[in-house]
Formats: sequence, structure tokens, C-alpha cells
Amino acid sequence: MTAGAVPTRTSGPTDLAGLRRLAVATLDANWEHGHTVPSRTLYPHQWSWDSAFIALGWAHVRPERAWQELTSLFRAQWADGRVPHIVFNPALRVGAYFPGPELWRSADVEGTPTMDTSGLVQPPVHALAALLAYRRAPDPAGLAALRRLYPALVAQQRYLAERRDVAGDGLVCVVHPWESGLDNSPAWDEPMAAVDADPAVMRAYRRHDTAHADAAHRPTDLDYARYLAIVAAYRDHGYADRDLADGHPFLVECPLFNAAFGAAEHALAEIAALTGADPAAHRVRADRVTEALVRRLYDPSTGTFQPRDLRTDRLVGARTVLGLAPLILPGLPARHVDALVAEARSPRFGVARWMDRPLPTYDRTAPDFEPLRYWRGPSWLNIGWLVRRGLLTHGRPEMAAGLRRSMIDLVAGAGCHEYFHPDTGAGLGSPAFGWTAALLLDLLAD
Ligand code: 9WN
Repeated sequence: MTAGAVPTRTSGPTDLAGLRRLAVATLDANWEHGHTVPSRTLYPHQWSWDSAFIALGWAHVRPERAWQELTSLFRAQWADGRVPHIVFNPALRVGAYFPGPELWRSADVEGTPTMDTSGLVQPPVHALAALLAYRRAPDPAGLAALRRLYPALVAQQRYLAERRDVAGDGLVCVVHPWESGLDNSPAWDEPMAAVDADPAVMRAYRRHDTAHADAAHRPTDLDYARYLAIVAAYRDHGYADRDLADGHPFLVECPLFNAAFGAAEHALAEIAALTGADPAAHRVRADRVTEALVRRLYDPSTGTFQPRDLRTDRLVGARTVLGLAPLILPGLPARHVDALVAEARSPRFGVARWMDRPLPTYDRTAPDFEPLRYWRGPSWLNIGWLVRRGLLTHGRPEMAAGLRRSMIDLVAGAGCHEYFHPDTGAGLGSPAFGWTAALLLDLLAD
């Protein structure tokens, strides 16, 4: 089936079988010889954390594709263990996405794979996705795939622990907002304000995203000028990670990224147990990450987790949904769980047994809340999925059920959109988005 043949919505909110068909058709239409594109128009290559969520979706309908998805991503892993955030499809024309391989120049770096990639990473949700995919489809082929993936997943964690612990505090530092996955979140406004860049440089480039999505729903030209300046700084040091603290323009410890980093160790412990390896060291590391998150990123004055800007050594002020992500850690102390549950319930995020509006990505009471602009307000299914998982982990089934219902209603009302208006539920961004379809399948199966 072609992308154009996929219906964008179903006949009604209670048509669960129709929703499932829509999700499967969306994934099928985005399947591309061994991996799934997030979107045929906006993101026609392979993206790292998208592939993890998408693999979990495939596990419900075609488990062999779940394993192909993760295997193809890890084929692009660098010798140092990093899993690049974009793996470029060589069959696509130059300019199919901006910034393309000509900006990243991965082939100039030693230890990179034969295919072109970016040099950044994304939240390491892959071990968790692999474990959950196996639980959804626990057959011998899945177990064999887990066994094959395990060393690569361990190397991914080792890269982050050894090369990205810039502050030496046990947490991973992201070197670009794109690494957070929530590119233009208000969480990055303070650290980004210090990045020197002129929006006029964008006149020399053709942005691909604004040809396919409303510019008012996307990051600004000033954001992009800064994104490019940070990429150039990292690339021109050979993506080497040495001396980052001495001058790299963006260095931030993100609560969601580090929650995923810790959750990956928990998942690896279970994968190790399933495949006959030793889980003990993973459990120790998971506990250490949890302890470091609490010590370094929890802000008792707001009762939530905040990113730390390593260039000022201060927590950023904006209260975003990133702060709720540590709920996915089973070892989070009860006091911090209670604080995050209160934050989730507050008018800022509105999670409840019966939700009147979907979960936003930013404090909806903030004066600079933007309901249409990407990660500055709109609702995204991957974030809701993670928060729901956290609520279930800590025994809050009613809030988790409310969140699940609200996410299903979003897709029932608007289709498998990339993101949704946090008041009206209107679909925004790409209309046939991979992880929305995949995570909907996962939610429907519960
Ligand atoms: C840059 C693919 C990716 C997601 C990110 C999302 C968006 C890219 C972009 O799309 O980022 O990596 O061009 O805006 O922010 O989370 O992985 O879906």
C-alpha cells in the first residue's frame, strides 16, 4: 500500500478494530526494506528512538519486523558504541531531508559504518523496547534476536556512561537539543540563548520541514541557526567527546534522557537473565543512575525534575513534561514518586482518571505555552506512553487508565498524527506518523 492510500481517521472513537487497522496500515505504509520511516514526507530516513517505539508496535503484528527494525538500526552503530540518531537511506535524493549527510560528514570519521549517519544520539529507549517487544512476542526467533542485540545494547550504554558523563556525576550529558528528542522544548531556551548564531545563515539553506509542515508549528529559523552551529562545533572536533566541558556550546543533563538511560539498565538486567548473561552489574548501574538523577536533577522547590545546564551548573526554570519521565524508574524513592504524581495531576499537566484534555509537553499554565508549536505544548504519544508506564510502575492504575483513554481518543479523533493540539486534539505535523501508530497498537493490546 502507498502512503497516499492510508486513511487518516476512523469512523468513530469506539471503533477499536478500525483504529488497529489504521495503525497497522500506517506502519505498513512507512515500512522501507528493513526499517520504518517516521514519516514518508517529513522524516524519510531511519531515526533512532523512533525505531525503538516502532519495533514495539511491530511486535504486535509482525514480530519479525520488530527485530529487523532494531537490527538495521544497530548495524549503523559506530565503533565507539554510539547509535546515531539518523541513519540515512542512500536511495533517497539529495535534499530529501535537511540537514542531510553533507552536513554531518560521518564518512570522514574513523569507526563509522559504511552508510551515512548523523553523529548525535537520542534517548536510549531501545533496550526497554526490545524487552517489551519480546514480552509481546515471546518466541524462539525473538529470544535469538535479543541474544544478538544484547552486546550492542550494552555498548550503547557504555558509550553514554564513558564518553558522555561530562560532569563526572553518573549522568549523561546531551550535546545538542536534537539528542533530547524534544528539540525545541522550553527546557532548552536558557541553554540555547547562550549559543551564538544568526538566523540569517538560514538563507543559505533550504529547510525541508517547513515545506511539509506549517512553519508556525515548527522550530524557528533562529532555533535552526543554533542547531547548525552546535552540529558544526561537534563535527569539527570529529565528534570526539574529548574536552566538551572546555567549549562545546550546549551541554545539558536531561531528566528524560537519563531516565531512559537508567531504565535501559533495568531492561538489560532482564534481557541478560533471559539470555543466560549476568544481570547483577546492570541492576547496580540502574540504582546508581536513579540516585544520581535524584541528587542532581530533582528540584525540591518545584517538586519535579529539571534539566541541568552544565555551562552554568544551574537547573533550568521551565517546567516541562521531561520532569515526569523519571517515573519510569522502579527504584525512584516514594517521596519523589509522590511529588511527580502531584505534578502530573496539577493543572499544569492534568493527568486524571478522566482527562478533559490530553497531556501537554509543557506546563499549560505558563505564559509562553504554545499549543501549536511542536514540543512547546502539543501532545505526543511517545511521551504519554512513557508517563503511563511510569504511573503503572508506581501503582497508579487509575491515572494510567485515564492517560491511555485520552491517547486512544486522540488517534480516534484525528488519526495517526505526529502530534496533537493539547486543547482541541486536532492532528498536527505528519498525518501518518510511525511511533503514533506503533504505540497505539501497544496501548490497544492492554
Ligand atoms: C530532528 C523523527 C524525529 C524525532 C524527534 C523529533 C523530530 C527531527 C526534526 O523528528 O526531530 O531529529 O527534523 O525535527 O523532534 O523526536 O525522533 O521523528
